[in-house]
Amino acid sequence: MNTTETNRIATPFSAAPTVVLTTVLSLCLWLTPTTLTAQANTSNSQSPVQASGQILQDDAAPLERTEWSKAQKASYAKAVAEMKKLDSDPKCTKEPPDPICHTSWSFQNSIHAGLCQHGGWQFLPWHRAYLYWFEQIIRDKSGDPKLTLPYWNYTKGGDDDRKLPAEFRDNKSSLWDPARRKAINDGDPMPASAVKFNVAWASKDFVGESPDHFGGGRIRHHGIQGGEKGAVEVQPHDPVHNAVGGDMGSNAKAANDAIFWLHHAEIDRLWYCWITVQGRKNPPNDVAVNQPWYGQTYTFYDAKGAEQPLKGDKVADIKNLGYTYDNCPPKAKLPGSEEELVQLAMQESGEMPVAEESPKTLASSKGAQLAVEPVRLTIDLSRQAQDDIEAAALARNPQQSVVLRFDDVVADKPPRVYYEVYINLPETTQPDSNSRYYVGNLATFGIGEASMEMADHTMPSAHRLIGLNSAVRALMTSGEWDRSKMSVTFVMPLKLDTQEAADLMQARPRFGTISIVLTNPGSDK
Ligand SMILES: [Cu+2]
Repeated sequence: MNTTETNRIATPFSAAPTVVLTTVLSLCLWLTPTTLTAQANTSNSQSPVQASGQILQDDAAPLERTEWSKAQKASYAKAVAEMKKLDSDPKCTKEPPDPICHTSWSFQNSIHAGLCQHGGWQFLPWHRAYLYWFEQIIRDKSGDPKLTLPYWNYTKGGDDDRKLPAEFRDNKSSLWDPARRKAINDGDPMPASAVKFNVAWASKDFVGESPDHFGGGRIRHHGIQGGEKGAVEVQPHDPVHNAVGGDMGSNAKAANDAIFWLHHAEIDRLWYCWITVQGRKNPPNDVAVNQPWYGQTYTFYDAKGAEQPLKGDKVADIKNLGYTYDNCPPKAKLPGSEEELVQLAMQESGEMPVAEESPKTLASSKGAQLAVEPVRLTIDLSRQAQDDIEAAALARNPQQSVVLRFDDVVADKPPRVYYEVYINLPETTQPDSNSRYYVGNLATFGIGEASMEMADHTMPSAHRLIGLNSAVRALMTSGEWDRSKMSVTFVMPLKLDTQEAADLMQARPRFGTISIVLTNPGSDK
């Protein structure tokens, strides 16, 4: 095994050398419901991917992933039932378990629980590779050679599109999960704010942090909570996890819910569509700069339970993986929007600049604890801060953003909710995520879980960013921009039952500092 190319973090319980396996286990085992003794078998694979990660099926027409309503529903439900059966199969309860147990429901979940590829540019490629092998497994288990992984098309726009599909709410189905938020299992739609993806859709390039970047920052360290989340991870990924709640509300259990896989297919589709419809680009395949992604090997298990490597540079384009999507959201075209300005700047410069500077803090205030009821706090603005915010918002410099930054975001356990964030919301006005006061969400997915980079499994704090440019402009236009202070209101939009509300109070989500920050402060020079 080529140890220089393989990222060990992507190999949970492989036939890796003992020393490596020990390292991974020490980081992840505490989260993991199932542990398989290493029994990888790479010799009898039926997979289209060779051990080198080369894809073989270049002539075959790609298989199309469709939204759930058009999906092979019975085949998916059958595959999930078969995977769940394996959990209690003697093959998998004996010691050591059979390699086929790598395809069991709980083992597939344990991969997600242990590997924690969130908060950085590995988020999208890692999950794409994870889904790719899961799709091979469900195709095999269903006995349906045409089965593809469906996506949950919650970004389509209607209230019904945000309801958990009926088959997942049927308590006799293999797709049922009793742990979900009751309102979701009762058929309530997720709030509209949970699925807003306009910020991600308009983001300019891949590598870097939300709101301006789609995919996430280069990984310096990663963990469940830390790192620089890209715009699509911030929204809709995290709030949808929080809105469904239950297993989906924590990294450790998310993949236990059969809707997890359809949720991530939707995120994967948005990535594909951001490139094909919005005309954006993945990072250049420059090994020197992008080695941590393209040069890395993601290792999962095929339909036989055999370990399979997949190279990052293959994962970047779904053509290499033999599937496609039947549909994409329409291209964003809003006159005078950030989107248009970005296009303009890209045309003028030929390409977006990559160099980024440290952000400049314009104003800040002590944080707050969030709860079930709305919480409001106020940030005082100095004269300098007022000038900087207004200049940046009005300058419409596409390389610069005024953002709200939350630092030391923590909780005592996963809060399983998200908050809508409003600025200068009048006290008598009902919060509405379609209003000009709404700026984005503060999701808690991953918060309150110990992070794998901390050897002692303590819970490091996280930071989160929300872009303010267009909201500040809109408030200046409507005459509601207050030069001396900015109020920030947090509204929890989910319907909680008594137990869920009590759990949230116990989780005590909170942040230490809130600031208004200017990204790329020197780029107007
Ligand atoms: Cu996820």
